[in-house]
Amino acid sequence: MKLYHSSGSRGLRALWTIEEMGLPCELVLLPFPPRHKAAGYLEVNPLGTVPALVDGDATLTESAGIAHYLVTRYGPTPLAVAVEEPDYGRFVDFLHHSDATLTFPQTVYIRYRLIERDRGLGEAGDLYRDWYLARLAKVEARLDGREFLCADRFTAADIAIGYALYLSRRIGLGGLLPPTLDVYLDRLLARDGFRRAREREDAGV
Ligand SMILES: N[C@@H](CCC(=O)N[C@@H](CS)C(=O)NCC(=O)O)C(=O)O
Repeated sequence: MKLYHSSGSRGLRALWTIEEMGLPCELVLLPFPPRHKAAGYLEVNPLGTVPALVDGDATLTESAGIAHYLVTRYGPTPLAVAVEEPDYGRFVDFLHHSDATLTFPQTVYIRYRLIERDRGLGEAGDLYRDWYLARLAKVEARLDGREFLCADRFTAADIAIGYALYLSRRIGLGGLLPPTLDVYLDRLLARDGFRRAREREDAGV
């Protein structure tokens, strides 16, 4: 398996899952944004986005999808919630929620408030930041009185949602997270699997 990733990007969902499971995987760290700085990568992923996981004939370019793929393809593992378990639907829902609802609006904020400031669209970025913060309500409600999102254990749904919250801290929104989510995120980031993933990002191997 080969994982194409840029440090700090959504590829961390994949790398974290790989480390939690102890799967062998070659890490290819790309400069950001690879679309402009690693032209050859377009042959792997025509979008030029990270991550991309190449596993035999399969190429996946959706970070939460990669986490889902790994825990089901290379299980059995407690990181997956099985179809027969009562929380299966919730598991799939939170995996998708992590990127479609929680990461996407943060990227609009990053682009228009933090990076492309000259375009004068900072206000749009701020609106998407507020939109993001309001949509944390679902995860916050679910974690009321619980340590993890699904099946009373740490799963790939926590990895996927955890990355979205981790991103908030990286872009200076950590102070706006509700206390329940702050504590939850600390719990996730204290895991050995996360620490190993971050060490691999730093080492580049
Ligand atoms: N929905 C995709 C989004 C992938 C994506 O947009 N990744 C960002 C980094 S977090 C990227 O590569 N941006 C650079 C670009 O758009 O050229 C996923 O979850 O993996």
